[in-house]
Amino acid sequence: MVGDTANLTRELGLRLLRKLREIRQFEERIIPLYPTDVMVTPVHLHIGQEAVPVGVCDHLRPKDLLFFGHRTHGPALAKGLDMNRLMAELFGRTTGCANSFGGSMHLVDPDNGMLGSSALVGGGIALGVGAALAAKLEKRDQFCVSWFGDGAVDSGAFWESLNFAALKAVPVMFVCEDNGLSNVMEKKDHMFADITEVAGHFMEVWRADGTDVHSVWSAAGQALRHIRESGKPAFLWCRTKRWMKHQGVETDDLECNPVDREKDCPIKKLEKAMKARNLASDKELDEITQGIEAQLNAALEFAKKSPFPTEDLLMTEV
Ligand SMILES: Cc1ncc(C[n+]2csc(CCOP(=O)(O)OP(=O)(O)O)c2C)c(N)n1
Ligand SMILES: [Mg+2]
Repeated sequence: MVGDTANLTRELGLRLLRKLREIRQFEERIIPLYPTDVMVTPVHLHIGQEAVPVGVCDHLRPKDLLFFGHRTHGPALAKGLDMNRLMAELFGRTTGCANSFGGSMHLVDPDNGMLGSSALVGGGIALGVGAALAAKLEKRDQFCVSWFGDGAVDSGAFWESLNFAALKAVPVMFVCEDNGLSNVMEKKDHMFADITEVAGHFMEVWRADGTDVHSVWSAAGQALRHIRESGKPAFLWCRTKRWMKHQGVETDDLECNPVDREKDCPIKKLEKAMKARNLASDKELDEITQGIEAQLNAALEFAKKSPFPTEDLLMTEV
């Protein structure tokens, strides 16, 4: 497992913390709103798992492509989606990133390298491979990431994608965000093999603590360097913890998924590591939180004031 905060710098720590907090606070803000039906979409929350998108996406540039699934808010915000446009999309307004047609599971933001997310489990895996193959053939300087959960490794597309990427040396990064659950099913009940052992037959594998952003960041950096230097694919596995129910805004209560909100919290871990090294003061950390709260107030106002789609838009973008 990769992870050593000894070389954590102030600049990096603050940057990662800001993104972790953006995702956490965004989702905490929508929790009380969701039952009031102002949001016209189901949501799959990323709370507790923020270290994975933040640790990975910190290495990516807007032109790098990310293909992902139904648990979208974390990766989308980490990759650079504007909070206003995400909030508006959840509210079903035309100013949303998918013009109100997508909802939480179908975010799109081409300017930030997100050509679309898929509600089909495993639906984005092969797309990332295809994009990476195109980038290779056209000699484009561009990373392509196939992002999926442990449940998606059951899909045929997963195996085909690993095989093809290894066989043809496709420079794609597979990111498995393993929260040990596929909806309410434990991994041991749907997956026969060890994911990383299997992936290791096809390509180099990096293992990270998915509750620790610095661990994910270090592993992702190494995996991407490997891709750049070798031209081959890489597999990043991040074991993380789902705090919330699979879908909706309630806390998870599965016996097989015990969560310790102190020890399993990527934000608390990073803040502790930074304070222990005198990299940030309580005041600075509080300022980050307050700054994001102000951004969220603005995003909510933006969403509420934005128009709903009208009937004449029904047949556009189909
Ligand atoms: C092809 C397909 N099969 C089943 C579903 C229903 N489904 C939605 S999410 C989910 C669990 C996915 O688990 P995982 O990939 O581990 O992602 P997580 O929800 O844990 O982030 C399932 C089975 C679906 N959306 N698509
Ligand atoms: Mg899962």
